[in-house]
Amino acid sequence: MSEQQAAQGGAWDIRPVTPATGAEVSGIVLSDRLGEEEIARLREALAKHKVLFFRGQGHLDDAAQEAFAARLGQPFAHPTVPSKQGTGYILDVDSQHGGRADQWHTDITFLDAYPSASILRAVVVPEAGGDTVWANTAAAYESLPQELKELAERLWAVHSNDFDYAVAAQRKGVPLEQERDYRQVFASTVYETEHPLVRVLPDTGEKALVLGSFAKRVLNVSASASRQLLDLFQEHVVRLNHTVRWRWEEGDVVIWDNRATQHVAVNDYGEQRRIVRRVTLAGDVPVSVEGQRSRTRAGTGPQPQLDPASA
Ligand SMILES: O=C(O)CCC(=O)C(=O)O
Ligand SMILES: [Fe+2]
Repeated sequence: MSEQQAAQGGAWDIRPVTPATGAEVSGIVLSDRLGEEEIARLREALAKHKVLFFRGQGHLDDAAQEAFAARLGQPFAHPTVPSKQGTGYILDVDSQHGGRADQWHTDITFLDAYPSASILRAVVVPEAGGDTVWANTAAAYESLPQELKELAERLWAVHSNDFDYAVAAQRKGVPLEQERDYRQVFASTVYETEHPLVRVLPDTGEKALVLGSFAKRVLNVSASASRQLLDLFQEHVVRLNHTVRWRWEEGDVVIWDNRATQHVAVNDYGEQRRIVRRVTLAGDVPVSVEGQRSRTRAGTGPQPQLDPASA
C-alpha cells in the first residue's frame, strides 16, 4: 500500500455500477478493525452512491457482521421481529421461513426515526435468481418535472406495518399458513407514522422521495386520489434509470443508504433456499422541505387479524 493510499484509508477501489446508483468496493476486508479513515471513506461513498457492493466477505459470521455494523453506526433491532437467536441485531431473512421481501420498500418506514442504513450479507444463494434491486429515491426526486416536485413537497403519507392480506395471497412460494404466522409477528404491534413525501437528507442536503410498500395513504385526499398519487410517485421511483440490480454470490455484503433508496428481492427462485442476514443502523427523524418532522402516532397492540381465506 502506498503512503498516499494509506492516507486515503486503504488500497481499495470504488467503481460505480451505474452512474447514479451503486458502486462496487474491492480490495477491502470488512471488519470491526477498519480504521477511522476507512470508516469515514465508506460513509462518504455510501452518501454518494447510495448502495455499496462487496464481494468475497465470507469471513464474516453473524458476530463479525454485527461488530462491523457497530463501527459504521448504531445497530438497531427490528421493533417487532425478534433477532436471530444468539445475536443482538441480526434479522434472518430465510426463504423457507417467509423471508421473501418481494415488494418495493424502504426498511421500517412505519417508525419515525427509521434506519439510516442496512447491511445485508448473503449466506445461501440460489443457483439462479433471487437478485435484489435498489432504486435511488434522491435521483427519482431529481428527475421529476418541476410541477410534480412541488406537488410531492406538499404531500404527507401514513406509513404502517399493518398487513394487507390481499397482497399475501398472491405471494409466490410462501404457504399461506407460514405467511400468516410471519405477518402476525411482523404486525404484533401496529405502528403508524406520518412522513412527508419528500425529505431533506441530513448529510448531503439532497431531497428524496419517501414511499414504498409501508406507505398506505396520502393525508387529506380521498382514498381514490391517495391510491393514484402513491402509484404515480412510486412508479416513478422504480423506473429502470433509478435502479441497480445485484446478482448475489455467497459471502457478498451490500450496504444501502436506507434514507435514499428502496429495494426489492426478486421472488423468481421457487423452492430454492435463499438466506440473507441484515443489520440495520439507527436513523434520524425525516425533515420535510418546510422543516417539519415526521410524527409517529404511538404503536398500538395487536390488531384483530382477518382470516386470510376470507380477506
Ligand atoms: O432479501 C433481500 O434481498 C432483501 C431483504 C430485505 O428487504 C432486507 O433485508 O431489508
Ligand atoms: Fe428490506
